[in-house]
Amino acid sequence: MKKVDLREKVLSANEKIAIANRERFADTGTLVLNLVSSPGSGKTSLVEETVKILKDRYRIYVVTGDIMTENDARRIARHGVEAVQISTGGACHLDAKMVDEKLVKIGSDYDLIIVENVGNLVCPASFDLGEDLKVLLVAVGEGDDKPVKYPPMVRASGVLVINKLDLVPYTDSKPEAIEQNALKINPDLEVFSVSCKTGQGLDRWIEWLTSRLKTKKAAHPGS
Ligand SMILES: Nc1nc2c(ncn2[C@@H]2O[C@H](COP(=O)(O)OP(=O)(O)O)[C@@H](O)[C@H]2O)c(=O)[nH]1
Ligand SMILES: [Mg+2]
Ligand SMILES: [Zn+2]
Repeated sequence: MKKVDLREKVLSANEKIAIANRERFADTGTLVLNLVSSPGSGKTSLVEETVKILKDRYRIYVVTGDIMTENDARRIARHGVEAVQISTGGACHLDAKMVDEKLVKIGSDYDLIIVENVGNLVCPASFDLGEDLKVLLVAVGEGDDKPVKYPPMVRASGVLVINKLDLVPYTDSKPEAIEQNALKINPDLEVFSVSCKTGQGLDRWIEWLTSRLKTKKAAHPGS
């Protein structure tokens, strides 16, 4: 009699690759973040500020996704961190296979892999890449109701970073409103308020990230 693997049947092709990616990252104790936001909220800026502070202490690899251009990878590589661009050629999200193809060449023996997704609050929510966490960025001034307009993304995320705090005096935007709107949908979110321009709030973000890096590594002492 032929055995039918039900689990096999219900998993999409993307989910299978995401699971394989996640297992590989677990083996190497690599923390993987998937950064998602609207275009222009500051994903590349947050990656730049983060790698500037952590690059001497951790092995970091950055994968950036965009429909066109290699600009973001270039911006990150100038800080002396390895960065590779995935130009999706039109696709509005990254999928697990695209990430896998980039990592096959380099292996995953890094402490931290940051994936900057394509700027889009819709479909990246439903494409697992094998990451530990989705980090959702919302910037001051892009509409405090952004989280309630895109609930699946808020639910799929583990962290909310409210960026561009320096713009508060010039807009009617209220970071507390962004936070409350997001927590209504996902009360488990870890929330950080920062300005990638002035550096405000980045210390708390870095402290949290460092602690996550330690926890992940501790769970995989072999690597
Ligand atoms: N005023 C201000 N501008 C920012 C901040 N973070 C990013 N930006 C600017 O916002 C624009 C988009 O940022 P970018 O990092 O490219 O966003 P991405 O499209 O999400 O990767 C750029 O002009 C950045 O310089 C911030 O904290 N404050
Ligand atoms: Mg970018
Ligand atoms: Zn898409």
